[in-house]
Amino acid sequence: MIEKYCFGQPVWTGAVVEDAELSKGRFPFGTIKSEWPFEWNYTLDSQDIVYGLGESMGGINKRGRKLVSWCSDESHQDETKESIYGAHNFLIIFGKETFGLFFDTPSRVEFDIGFTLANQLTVKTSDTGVKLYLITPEKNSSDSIQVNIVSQFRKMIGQSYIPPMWALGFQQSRWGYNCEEDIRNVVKIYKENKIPVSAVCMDIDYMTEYEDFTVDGKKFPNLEKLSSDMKKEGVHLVPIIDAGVKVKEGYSVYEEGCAKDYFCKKADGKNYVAGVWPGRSHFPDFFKKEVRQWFGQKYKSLTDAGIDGFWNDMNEPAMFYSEEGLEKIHQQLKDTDVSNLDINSFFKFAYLGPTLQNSMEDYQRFYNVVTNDDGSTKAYRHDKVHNCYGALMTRAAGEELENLFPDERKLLYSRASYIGAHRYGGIWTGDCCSWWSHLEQQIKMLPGLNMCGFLYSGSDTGGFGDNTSRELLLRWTELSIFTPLFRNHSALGTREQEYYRFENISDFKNLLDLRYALIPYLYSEFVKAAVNNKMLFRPLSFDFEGDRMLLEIEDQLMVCSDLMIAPVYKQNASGRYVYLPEDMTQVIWKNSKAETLSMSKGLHYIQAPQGQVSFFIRKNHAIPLKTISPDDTFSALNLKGENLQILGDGKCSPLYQDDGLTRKIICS
Ligand code: MIG
Repeated sequence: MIEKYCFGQPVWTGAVVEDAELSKGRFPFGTIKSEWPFEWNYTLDSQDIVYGLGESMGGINKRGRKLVSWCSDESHQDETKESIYGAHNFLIIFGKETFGLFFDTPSRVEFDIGFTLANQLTVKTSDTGVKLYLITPEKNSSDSIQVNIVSQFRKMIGQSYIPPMWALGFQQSRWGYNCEEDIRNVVKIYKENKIPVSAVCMDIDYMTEYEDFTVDGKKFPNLEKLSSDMKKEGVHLVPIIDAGVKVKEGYSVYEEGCAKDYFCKKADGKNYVAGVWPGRSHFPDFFKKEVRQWFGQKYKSLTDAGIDGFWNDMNEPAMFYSEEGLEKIHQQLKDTDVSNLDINSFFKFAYLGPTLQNSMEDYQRFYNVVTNDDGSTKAYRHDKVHNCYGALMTRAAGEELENLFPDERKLLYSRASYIGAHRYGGIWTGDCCSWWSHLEQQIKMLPGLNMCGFLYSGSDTGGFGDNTSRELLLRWTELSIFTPLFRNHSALGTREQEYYRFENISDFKNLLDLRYALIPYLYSEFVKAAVNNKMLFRPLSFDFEGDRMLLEIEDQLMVCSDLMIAPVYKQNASGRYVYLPEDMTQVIWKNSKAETLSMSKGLHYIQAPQGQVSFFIRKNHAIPLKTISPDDTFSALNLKGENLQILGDGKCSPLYQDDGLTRKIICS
């Protein structure tokens, strides 16, 4: 059952599609310390587990942390970070009392989950109102309590985005593919190595001076031809779109946006200016419906050239500096007496530069115009509604791509997000680094993302920042072959990490072959999970009741309806401990073929040399694998399920199949 409680004057977010009844009673759990600004306290039992919060740092159990929902351009995702790109205010308290909570507000929310005091959970929002949804488990559900709470929540926030089937193929990306030749080369070398690839992403380098919806004709003289040549190879091009619009006379997006008053404004009525990639930029006010329509229609300039996938970036929105901020720092620099800097004055001076980026002062300099549920329109200072900005950019693109192509799904994923955006696109988890700890972090983030509806998600395989190693890339790929969004992406200036840059490429081919063999199954499972509000990635405790040990396993996941994975995330490991919650079939995949082994419930040490990967099939379950001929080049591979090999000791559930593009889904 879901009940709604309102505190203060809530602001529209667009998260909920099937609203719940407003409860007349008092909120039954914990203490509402203050209604406005909102603060709620709850005393945790010593054994309680706190799940959720979507894209956020930390373990699957969020207890012991302070996390803050504040969409942040955070390229240093170290353990101490409280905020990254998403704001996903949904959590489940599981234990003595079990219930789910969704704090629906576009402003900053602080979750102190036993950080300040070990048994105190405190949730504070800033001074906008909040709608608080309480989700209690339904009786008679055949699912576990946790799965039941998630399904009720997901039904309320609406069906998750379903990408075209090709988007389950492998995507190669790098910030720095600078011209048409670079892209053709990537595809050519993959093909020579018989490694399948379904998409190549185009980062900011393809645009003219980083202007959205332009293509630099010197580097990409004929995008239409390039895109159609690539499609013949089975490869889709996926260009990036940034949130900021360059201020430049003669640039049509800028001129139209100014003429129609579509950009965010300051209190004095002037368009707000901040520096991003293109230099001085304006920011479309995506809170306005007409702005979403306008910006979303702009994607047509690229779909006209045969493009059918996009990624939206910098939409927290990220800002390098504002003019006011620059001015202030100039003054501070001038005012600093540098003749004898001591400990205090030196550090103040040295850190002046970094304070320019993504600063709270800047987020307080401009306004967004929001139409609330009662139809009234009001300008809110941006920091009060910050967390929905990126989500509404995704919505703009998602809605208009649907208007432009009512019969055909397009690929779309975004960096910043709020719950609600999961209906329009997927997300990638942003600028992680080529660190082993970040591989581990990605495993732990997946269930939270799925709880909040983001089924089409995944990480920059191999790590985005810093230099990857062959071993890290290989282990990361062993995880990513199970995530719907599977993309190898890296930052400008780091070690190149296309698979063919490394020795023993056959180890990578082995994994890619498994991914393509799994696609008919993954696609079917994806569609069913979206339609039925289920998760693709679950902690073991969502499927199995058990003792404390089972509840504490955070480095194994249940995947789809039939599988369990236990990724290797430690350097120099040749195996790892795996706990089987029931008898299972171990699948050992090597030389692009499957071997199976019956395993009994309990703890096992599993061999995991580089060059083979294991996963597990539940007792009395089975999955279909498409038979892969290792000589198939990717252009010959089709993603549909023919020549299926059945693995496992049960019966496969029927595969959902369609043309992989139609928007009409007929699936139960
Ligand atoms: O300030 O477009 O997260 O994937 O390669 C960096 C360049 C901007 C951040 C994205 C990353 C992308 C990069 N972008």
